[in-house]
Amino acid sequence: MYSLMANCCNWVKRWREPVRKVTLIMVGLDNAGKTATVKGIQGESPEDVAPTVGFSKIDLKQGRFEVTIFDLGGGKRIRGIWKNYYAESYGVIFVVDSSDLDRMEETKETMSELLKHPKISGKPVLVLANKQDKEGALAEADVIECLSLEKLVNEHKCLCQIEPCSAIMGCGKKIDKSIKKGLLWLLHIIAKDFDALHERIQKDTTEQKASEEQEKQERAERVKKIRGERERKEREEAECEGRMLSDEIDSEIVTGNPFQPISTVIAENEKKVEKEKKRQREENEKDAIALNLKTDQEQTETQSTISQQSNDCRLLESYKAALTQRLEHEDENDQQIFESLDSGDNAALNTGLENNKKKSKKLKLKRSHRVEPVNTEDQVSPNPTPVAPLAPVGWETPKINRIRKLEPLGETHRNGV
Ligand code: G3D
Ligand code: MG
Repeated sequence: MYSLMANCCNWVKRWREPVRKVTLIMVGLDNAGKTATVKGIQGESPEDVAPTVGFSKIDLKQGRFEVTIFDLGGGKRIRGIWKNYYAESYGVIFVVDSSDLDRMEETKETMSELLKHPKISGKPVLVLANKQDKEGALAEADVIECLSLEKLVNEHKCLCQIEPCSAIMGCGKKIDKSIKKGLLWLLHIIAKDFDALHERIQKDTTEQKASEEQEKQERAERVKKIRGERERKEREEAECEGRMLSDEIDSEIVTGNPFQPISTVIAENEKKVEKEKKRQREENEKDAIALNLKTDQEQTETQSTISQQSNDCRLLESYKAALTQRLEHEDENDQQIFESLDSGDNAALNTGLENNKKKSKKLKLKRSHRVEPVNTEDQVSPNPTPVAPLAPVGWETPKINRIRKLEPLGETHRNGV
């Protein structure tokens, strides 16, 4: 009856307790298993974890506690950010990879650095000796020894509990019981001394906020100073460019007065346009002259060709006339020969034939006289080439005619013989 009443009193007491917000930090070397542990507590599979960049945060409710856990990255270069979370932290969860003997010394140094920090010293620390499932993992006692844990926690007056565990064994309700036990222990210690802790945390966070604010102001001052310096330099550069522009304007003033009436400016512009037009006209005229000269030359060439053609025509005409005359004489002579043949007068026949020969010689001379002037003209002609082929043609052609004409006569003569 007495114990029943005591339980009822405890229940009423807990029911009347306010909800406590507690912040924890989860630290340790990289690859120790921090994220896997956090995921397991949260109820997510701890196996598929990626390396933490910066930090991740989880919120969970445990009894009358609203717990926020900051899973901080454990890489050497990122460990510097840990101190930003020390002030608001009620307790620490330090995860150790029990199977990684090579990094035990580094782990020890990191833990020492952590515990001696003024904003951590005196706060409860839960050490999770993780990866116990792995072959060769150090047992609880070995980890305590390797890290000189007893010495460290005594030095920095930190209440400490160590739990050998395996973060990948389960999650949520099936999470490794050691992890659950360790977390409950931590919360219990915090709850036991909550007020004192809370007061300290309030004070530390206020200080930290003030220092952060001061740092922020200093940074803003530095930025302002840098910006002012940059703007001053830009202004100076702009002024330099401005001076160059004013120089250009000065040179403009030397060549022309900018304060002229608009009518003068228009008149000057018109003059410029006229000048340009004149220049273009002159250029066009020059082109036209060059074109005319070319046309004249072409015409001269055409005329010379025409005169050459007319010379050729004249030569042909004279040659025709000479040929006709000669044929007429030959006809007369032939007539004489026919007549003498008919009459049987051989003497007359011989005379006729001789006459024919003599006349042919005379005609040749005469023809050469008549042709010569034409040839002289051809020599004067600038292009004598077309005349040259006419001479052989002119002399060859009568021979052909003559043979034609004489052959029937020979045949007739032979027939007669
Ligand atoms: P960290 O957050 O401390 O850097 P992680 O470490 O949680 O990212 O885990 C690092 C690796 O250790 C992960 O493997 C993870 O699965 C593994 N690990 C975490 N806890 C345990 C454990 O208890 N036992 C075993 N065997 N492995 C564990 P990967 O291969 O993903 O790098
Ligand atoms: Mg991680």
